[in-house]
Amino acid sequence: KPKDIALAPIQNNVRNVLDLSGMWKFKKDSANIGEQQAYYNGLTNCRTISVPGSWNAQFDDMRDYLDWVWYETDTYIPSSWKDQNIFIRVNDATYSAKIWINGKPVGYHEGCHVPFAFDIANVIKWDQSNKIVIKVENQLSPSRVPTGNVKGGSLASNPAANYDFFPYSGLNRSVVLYSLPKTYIQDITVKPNYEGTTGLLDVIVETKGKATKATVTISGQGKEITVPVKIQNNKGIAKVKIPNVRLWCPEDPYLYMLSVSLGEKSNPKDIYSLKTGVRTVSTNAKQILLNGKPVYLKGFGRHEDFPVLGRSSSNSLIVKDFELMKWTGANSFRTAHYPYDEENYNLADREGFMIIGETPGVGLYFSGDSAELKARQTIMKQYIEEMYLRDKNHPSVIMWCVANEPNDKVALGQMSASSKEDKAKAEAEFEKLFTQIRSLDDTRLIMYVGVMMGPINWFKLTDVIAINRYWGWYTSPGSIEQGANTLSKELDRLYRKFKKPCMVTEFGADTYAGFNAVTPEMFTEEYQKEFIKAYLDVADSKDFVTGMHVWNFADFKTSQSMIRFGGYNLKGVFTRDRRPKMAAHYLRSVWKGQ
Ligand code: GCB
Repeated sequence: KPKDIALAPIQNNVRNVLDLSGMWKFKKDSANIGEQQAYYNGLTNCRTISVPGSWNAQFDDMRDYLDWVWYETDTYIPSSWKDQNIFIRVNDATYSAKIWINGKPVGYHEGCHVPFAFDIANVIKWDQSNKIVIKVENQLSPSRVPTGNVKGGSLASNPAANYDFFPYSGLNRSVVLYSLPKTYIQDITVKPNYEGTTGLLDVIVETKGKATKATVTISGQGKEITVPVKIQNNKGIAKVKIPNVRLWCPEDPYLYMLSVSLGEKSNPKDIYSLKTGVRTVSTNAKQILLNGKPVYLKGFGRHEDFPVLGRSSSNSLIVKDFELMKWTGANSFRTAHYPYDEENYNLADREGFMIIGETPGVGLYFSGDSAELKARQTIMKQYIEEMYLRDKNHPSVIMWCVANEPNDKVALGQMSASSKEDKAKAEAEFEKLFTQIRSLDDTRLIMYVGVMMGPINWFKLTDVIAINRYWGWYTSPGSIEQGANTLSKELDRLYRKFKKPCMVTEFGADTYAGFNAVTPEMFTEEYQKEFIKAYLDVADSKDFVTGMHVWNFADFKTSQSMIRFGGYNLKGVFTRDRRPKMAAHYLRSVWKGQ
């Protein structure tokens, strides 16, 4: 039931959280015999792994291993949780996970970088330790998203992912147990707006169990506004008016505290609080507008990637990355190519960063084997719902990105384009994702990121035209001037055709830190700097360009391939260990004027 992931577990008087982060038991099961041999009753002959963490980054002998593994931990559960709803929440199991508690199966989930939760109240043992066992694998397949092992896929790499970032696997994020009262708030959706100086919030409250009323309280600017809500059929809406509203924006990321209590306010059955901001996002023909005023997106496509941590994150790293982004003068980033650890969004809300929230839809194509396409569409539908549920209340998220570089053909290399009929079918399939996300959210912009030489027509679906471009790198290598020229002409063409604001969501050059040349040459710091400068100059000459995101914030690990020196994508303006290259200093000079 995806709805159960909507509200992040919190600790208060009526809710509890038990974080299971720590050292877990771990065992490889390459022959997939674990279920026959009842590994779910307990692992023997195992090693120790950190959860959260990626197994490929912790064990060198398992760097490229993507098949089955087993995790185990044991925990007491406080007896004060008795007679409550009890859930397990896994914040990221890449790619599939099956869970047993005390030897009993509790659930199965497919999909990476989105949380899932299962009700486990009836398998718990009180006053003794509980055994939690999770089986995970991350096999690459054309039926999965992101895609892998694609016949005729564009990237010849090992492992054979159909994208360049390394397929880090396992319990990349934390696993927690949490308790909720019998009658509880299952979901809260905040839809912000304003008129004149009055903030207008629609707060939609969804509940489980028997409740007839709730109270929504908004506090901020030293005031408290309370609105009673009638709950009917487990749903109610509060229309909140905030006089003299302080709007959320990067210069003043003001947050209000929203609190919902269920039942009598003096003796609530459940309470949930979250921070939220009031802001609107829209476009005119040339710009993105935040609260009706043009904003220019300066920033990066990022990745969750760090030595030893793999795809798992740490709060120190998140803080560090935000500090470095601020140092360059960036005001935004895209969660390329999957939803990130939730602390990124909390911090962005507080620090005033604007986020383009992206699904795990990368390496997608809308042609080929129809059973595989159907499977990809099913998981994409799930991703859109799960991402929306998890991230929808963050004012920092101003746009949803449905997919990165989706294509109507299998591979870039296959330029002999599919038939007209195939193209139309592919477009109709792709459009379904847009329809879904638009039906969920009418408070944000919706876009996707277009690939070089990809289908142009699909831009009619988007609010903002976003393109990833490497003219002067993958094409006309070594000629920045030619690359910038091509970009300039292409942007003009796109704007003429669609009359929508445009942004370049990726542009950059692989750069080996400390590699220099008097006359810029590919892979040197000078070339990266000049490449970025040329692209920014093109953008500056066009009033319909509404943002520029450099690829990438930092160098990151990839599968091995001919175009990835040392197994890294080196387009970071910071190295993988976060030291600035010349381009980072250059960006600071332009974006910050320092
Ligand atoms: C792209 C992809 C990104 C790659 C990048 C590159 O277009 O979206 O995932 O890392 O190109 O450097 O080739």
